Amino acid sequence: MEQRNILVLGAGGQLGTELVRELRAVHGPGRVIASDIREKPEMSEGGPFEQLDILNQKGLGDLFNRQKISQVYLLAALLSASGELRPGEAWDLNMRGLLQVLELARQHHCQVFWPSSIAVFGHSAPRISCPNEAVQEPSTVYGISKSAGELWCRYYFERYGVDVRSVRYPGLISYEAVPGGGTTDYAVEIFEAAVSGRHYPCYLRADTRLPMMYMPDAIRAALEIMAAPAARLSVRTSYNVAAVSFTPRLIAASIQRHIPELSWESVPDYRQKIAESWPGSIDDSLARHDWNWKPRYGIKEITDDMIAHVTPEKSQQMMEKI
Ligand code: AKB
Repeated sequence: MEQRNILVLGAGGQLGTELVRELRAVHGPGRVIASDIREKPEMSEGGPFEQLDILNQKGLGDLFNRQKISQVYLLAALLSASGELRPGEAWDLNMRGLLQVLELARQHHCQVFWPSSIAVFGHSAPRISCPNEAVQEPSTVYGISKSAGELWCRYYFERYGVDVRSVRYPGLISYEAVPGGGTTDYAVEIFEAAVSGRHYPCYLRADTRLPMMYMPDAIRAALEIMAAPAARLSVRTSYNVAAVSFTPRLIAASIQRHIPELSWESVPDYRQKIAESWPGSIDDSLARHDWNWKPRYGIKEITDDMIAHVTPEKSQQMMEKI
């Protein structure tokens, strides 16, 4: 039987970098095509790489025609903080990118993974243990695009049978690639500052609680929902997935168990308002019930692993990319 390939769009970002590595380890390097708007030499060394802007409709169509694709992971997006600085661009990339991929997935019979976010929720949703079906009144362009995107995913599933699967990620913490343009990025930056001995001015208030997740859990969530039997999935918009929930004060204290000299202060900026519009914790019981989702990393495990991997050199390289 002919082997079909897996395509990761937006592969050079925080999630894509590690997802591509994992997919290549599971399926073999030749079967996983990484694609990003920027050239990524480290990715082309490990397997096929295509430099492509997903808004280039013809280029994207040609890629689907050239490669036999069975699964697409669409990760290219502008996140919440950058989206507020460039609203038109965020809407265009996040929505037009998704619609183009859904349409190609329909034509080529591909399964799709598309990440949504806790940003779909706004002030009217419960702040604690926000349920899967809570009212969505997002206050950011990013949140609006994710909320509308969830409905488009369900529409393509119900109308055309496209097998689209989605989870609502909280803030993602990792050391391989820097997050870019999110409101939750402080939770990575504070580790880099701690390890390199720099003072960290945190742009959120010390008591701002947000849901967070460590990258290995985030990768596993994507792979597990994609592998789940279709009949088990009762949600075709997106599933809440939770792991931990903490404030800047709590993560700083956790880091200070390893690096007591960490010096930081709270200097809130426009991102404070975004964070305050999101739930502080989410209820993921539907994901647990439907496809056995269970996180493995708590705040202690995240801190221990980040401290073991973020070196001053790595931190410097990452800061230069920000
Ligand atoms: C962001 O902060 O924009 C993202 C997210 C929560 O989706 N990390």
